[in-house]
Amino acid sequence: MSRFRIVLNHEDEPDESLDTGVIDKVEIQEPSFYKVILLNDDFTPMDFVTHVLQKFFNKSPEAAKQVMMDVHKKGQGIAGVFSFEVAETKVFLTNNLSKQNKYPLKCTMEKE
Ligand code: TYC
Repeated sequence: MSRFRIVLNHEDEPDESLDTGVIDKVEIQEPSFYKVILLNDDFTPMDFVTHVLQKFFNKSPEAAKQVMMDVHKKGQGIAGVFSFEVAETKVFLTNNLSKQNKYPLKCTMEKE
C-alpha cells in the first residue's frame, strides 16, 4: 500500500477538459500504529510472560515484570506500539513461542 496519494488538479475544477495532468497536490498518509496487547490467563507462568516481554519487546527485566503484573491484575495490557508489519511479527513470535511451550498466553493487535 502506497503512503502517497497523487491528486490531479481537478479538485477545484471538475471539468476534465481543463485537466492539464499536472500534479498540484500530494497528500501524505501518515503511517498507522498498532498496539500489541497481551491477555491474562490462569496458566501461563509469570516468568514466561516476563521472558517474552524482554525477548520480543525489548523490555528491561524491571519493565517486563511491571507490564506482566499489570496484565495479571487488569486482564490485559500493552506490550508496545508499532507499525503494522512489526506488530504482526511480534504477535506471531509471541503466540508461536507460547504454543511451542503449550501455554495459553494470547497476544493480539489493535489499531491505535
Ligand atoms: N496470570 C498468570 C499467572 O498467575 C500470569 C500471566 C500474566 C499470564 C500475564 C498471562 O499475559 C499474562 N500465572
